[in-house]
Amino acid sequence: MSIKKEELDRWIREAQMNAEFPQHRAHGMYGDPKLDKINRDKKVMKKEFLDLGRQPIANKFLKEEEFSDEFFYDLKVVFDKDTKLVSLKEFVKPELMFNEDYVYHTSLSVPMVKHFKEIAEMLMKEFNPLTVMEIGSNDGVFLKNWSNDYTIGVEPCGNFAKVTEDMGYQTYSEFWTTELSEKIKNDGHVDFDLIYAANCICHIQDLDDCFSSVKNILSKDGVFVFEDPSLLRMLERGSYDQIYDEHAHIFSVTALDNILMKNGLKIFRVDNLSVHGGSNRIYVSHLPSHTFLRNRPVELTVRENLNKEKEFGIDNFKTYEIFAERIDKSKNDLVELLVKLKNDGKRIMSIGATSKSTTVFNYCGIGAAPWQTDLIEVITDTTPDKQGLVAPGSHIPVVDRESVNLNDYDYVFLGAWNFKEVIADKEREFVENGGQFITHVPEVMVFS
Ligand code: JHZ
Repeated sequence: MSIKKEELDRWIREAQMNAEFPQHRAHGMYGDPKLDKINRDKKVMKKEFLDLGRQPIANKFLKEEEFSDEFFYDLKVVFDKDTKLVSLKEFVKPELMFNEDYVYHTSLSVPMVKHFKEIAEMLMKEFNPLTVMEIGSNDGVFLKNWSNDYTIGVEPCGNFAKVTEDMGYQTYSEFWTTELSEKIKNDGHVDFDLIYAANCICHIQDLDDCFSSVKNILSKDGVFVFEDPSLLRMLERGSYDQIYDEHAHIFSVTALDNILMKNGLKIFRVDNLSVHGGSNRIYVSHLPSHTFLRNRPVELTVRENLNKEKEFGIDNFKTYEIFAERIDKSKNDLVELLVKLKNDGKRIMSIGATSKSTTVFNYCGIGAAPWQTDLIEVITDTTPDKQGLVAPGSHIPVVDRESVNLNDYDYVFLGAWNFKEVIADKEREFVENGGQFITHVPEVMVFS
């Protein structure tokens, strides 16, 4: 989807005005009546448990001349007592996050390329689909494992939709909605045997619309497979940085089971994955009914995951209050450690300009607070589109790894802690020369 610069600027202005002058919200929280309604409806059953402060768009890296227009919102998190879903209290207008300038290229992550090749091979072998659709196809890492004769993509970020179109895959550059599922049908596509989505469904704010539109276009025996960060793993590890604007929800199997069921779909398998700090892959089919007679047996993994979550207290608000206390401590510990090291004359940089580190740096005031501007001097990232810019909110410069001599630094903060082993392996020389890593997951610590 391509969005004109003037239109984006208008949304940012509207959103900023709405944030500053709540009395002007008559036209919707972010100038969008539909989104405003979703935000209003959500509040009925939802209870807030975490406030991660004023945050920018997590993946909007910027130039200095863009500072004055930078968009901020309040990142608060709520628990829905009814469905047990954990979501952001207020959603950010999707077009502010997912547009032509989106920088997260899945294909630049070598471990993820392998991950998507393996899952494509597994799905092909087990389900042998004749038609495939990916929602959130990014730059085609999953799509490229399938023939473009029978595979299509859906990708609202225009830059990536163009990449997969150029690879020969028809790509709808739009957000996934009921209207889009109707449009795809009207264009003559038959229902899909496999609908796949990775790190995308948790970005979709209106889940009822998302799942009912999947149901609308899933073939009778079709499977819908999606993977997203796991709420249980986040709670266990204290990895609060999974929470940022794009992650409208952090999914438990429990909440998904409730919401999918409401929309005529059922979970028949769950895989626990180590990627992205702990994710779940959810396998879904139609609920058996007159139209959809085939009943895929529900496998043991579903019950096991539901039990594990219940034991942890995922359906209990108290669990979230305890988590919030732990996060407050994590913030204090990290700031205390960095300030102490700095006062001792140590130099600290960071590897991985991640969405996650946007949450950490802004929540902890690193970079942004006047007395914390040089705690972390620089971030290196392998993504060319992030290099030469500064990180959202914190305004820490992002540069190519090759332009930094790690031996000039004493400590490396792991912005991409989910790739801890890969980074530690690449940076063996830094450790051999006495360098140390800092992470905040599962708690603030220094290691080498
Ligand atoms: P990584 C993104 O989150 C955004 P992020 C998105 N919303 C989502 O849901 C998740 O992914 C899944 C760099 N790097 O994967 C590359 C190095 O510089 O943790 C990446 O920019 N050196 C879609 O941004 C970043 O770190 C390295 O050696 O939190 C990793 O980003 C390695 C291994 C990575 O996702």
